[in-house]
Amino acid sequence: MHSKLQVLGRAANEARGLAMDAVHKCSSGHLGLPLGCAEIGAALFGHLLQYDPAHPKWLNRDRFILSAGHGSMFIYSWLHLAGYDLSLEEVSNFRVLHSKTPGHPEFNETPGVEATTGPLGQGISNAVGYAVSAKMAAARFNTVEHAIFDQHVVVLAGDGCMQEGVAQEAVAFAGHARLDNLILIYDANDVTLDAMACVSQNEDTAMRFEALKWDVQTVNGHDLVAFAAAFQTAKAATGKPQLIIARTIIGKGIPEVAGTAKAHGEGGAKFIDAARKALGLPGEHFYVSPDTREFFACHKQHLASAHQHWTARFETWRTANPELAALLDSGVKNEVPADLLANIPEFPVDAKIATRKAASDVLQPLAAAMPLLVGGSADLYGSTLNYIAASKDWTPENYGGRNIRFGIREHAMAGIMNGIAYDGIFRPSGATFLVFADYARPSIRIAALANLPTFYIFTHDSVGVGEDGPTHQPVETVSGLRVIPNLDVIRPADPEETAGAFAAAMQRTNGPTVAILSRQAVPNLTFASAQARREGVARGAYVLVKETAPLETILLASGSEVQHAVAAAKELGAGTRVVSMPSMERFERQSAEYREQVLPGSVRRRVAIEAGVSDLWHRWVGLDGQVIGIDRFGISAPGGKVMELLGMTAANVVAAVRSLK
Ligand SMILES: Cc1ncc(C[n+]2csc(CCOP(=O)(O)OP(=O)(O)O)c2C)c(N)n1
Repeated sequence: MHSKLQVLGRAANEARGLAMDAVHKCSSGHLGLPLGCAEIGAALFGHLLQYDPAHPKWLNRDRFILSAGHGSMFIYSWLHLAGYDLSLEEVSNFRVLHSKTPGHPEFNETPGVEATTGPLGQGISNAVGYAVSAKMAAARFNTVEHAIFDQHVVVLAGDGCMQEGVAQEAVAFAGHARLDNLILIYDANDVTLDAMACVSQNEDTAMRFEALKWDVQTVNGHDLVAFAAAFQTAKAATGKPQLIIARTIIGKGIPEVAGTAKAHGEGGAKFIDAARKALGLPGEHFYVSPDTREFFACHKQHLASAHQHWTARFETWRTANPELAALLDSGVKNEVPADLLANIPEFPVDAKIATRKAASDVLQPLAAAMPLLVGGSADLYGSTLNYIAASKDWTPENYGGRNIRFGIREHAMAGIMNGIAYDGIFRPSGATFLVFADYARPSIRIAALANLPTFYIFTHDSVGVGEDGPTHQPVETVSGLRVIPNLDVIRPADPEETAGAFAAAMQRTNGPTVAILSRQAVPNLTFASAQARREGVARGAYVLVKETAPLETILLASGSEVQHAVAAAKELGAGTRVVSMPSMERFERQSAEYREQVLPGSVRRRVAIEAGVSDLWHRWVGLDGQVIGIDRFGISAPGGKVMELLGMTAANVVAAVRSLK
């Protein structure tokens, strides 16, 4: 143990050296955390974590998430030293174009990086999601004979993450859910970016977490032995999530700035020559000693044999449980049944129901066809109607349940969904009122950035909400979501389009989808076959009502306003076409030929109607067209009345068309 301690201490200083050299070379980045947490890194990657650098996706690995993503050189150094496929050259190309070492950690860019982090607090919620996924996986796949899942989720976070609201929501959820497979290491260094942390916080973190039903330990984060002991205690504990408050000195190793806010960023870089010398590092930059190399090569072998041991257990489990194994494989490969729509019965032609209700009906056969689809609601199941009826609540007594009660924690819900999606076994969905999507937006943005197949079910989609008034009536929210790159927003018009929307969302595995659903009933739009409407949604827009004379006018609409476009078309005459456009993003991905077929460029008499801000629709109606939207906040009154008052009528569509040249 003595020599191991010495080697790890030395590796910690060499990791400090790598961070100094990388930050110095690119003249940007954050030195404080990699230096302050160097011993923690050595203990984790050299002794405590269960992982296999040769197989970064090993199913039973401990997941490590660097929530304090600004300290990215911490994870790059340790992944490199541990023997992941991350060369010294990549480390030295920190923040350089096309390197595997981007400014902040990005999922899919670097082997061993489990989450895209940088926006503080997100990583904590992702770790909670990973822990949820691990509990679910254990409940659904472990058998009495074989525990194939028993991994831990470890997250490193600083004051910034701990101050963020999303983290508070997530840790409260974790305490309530008794996620004892979760270890949060708090890099307590008393410093944030601008100043000493005491200028913006004076809470007692230990008491806060104890109140949230966590176990708490406090250790010196530079004491390898003490830290390792605390970590082992945390790993062995049951019943509660585990917080280790690791007291550290930010920027340790550069005395000119250590312990101060100047150490947080690259401020210490100008002192690195003396600092490297004092740490016993040679003149050669990006230096790793033969001893450290040898230690980690040996450790890698040791980890590989633990992995092999597990693989033997896993293979026995596979043989004994072929159906479970096939299900797990399908999850890991993110497979989706090709004929999903065939599972969803058509709605009666005279159905007149809210799309949230249609969605509830659609969800049940989908959930049957996709056993790894799980869902949740932010305390609004009674309204969002997305409860998977064939299952029960996900609780500590039933971690196999498929319905997660997130509580009134929209932001953490979305962050936890990301964690589940990163883990890659289950397909997470989550619901709330559309108007509260903004509470979840930072995590939705990261889902889009990280190509996660998360699915958001947002109901009560317009001023049609009615009596709850303008606070609850979204007007800008749908368009606000549409401008997030790589996010599909689908606002179906009727029950069949809702079926199409859900199937399309499930079939999309390289990015997130939002379904935008109405509170109020809408008619079944039988002007096109159920199949045409379902498939039309997948293409983003389609001709719902075809003109019966030479085409003169195109009406575009989405969701509950499509009915008004249809009614207006009847009045306007045979040369009018109605295009239902539930998803602008999906339509944009169609071939130019298909787009021209639906919206011929030569037809410029166009009017669009949607109960929301008008801006984005101008793109589709062009300079000669008109948009009937709602460019103001709503009104407290019955929904039908508000819709009418704010112009959402067929008569307005007719008038707009007649006003065109
Ligand atoms: C949501 C969010 N707000 C602000 C920032 C900018 N920022 C990056 S690090 C930081 C301070 C973090 O302090 P701490 O976690 O204590 O990190 P340390 O100084 O210990 O490295 C801030 C404000 C951010 N990355 N994310």
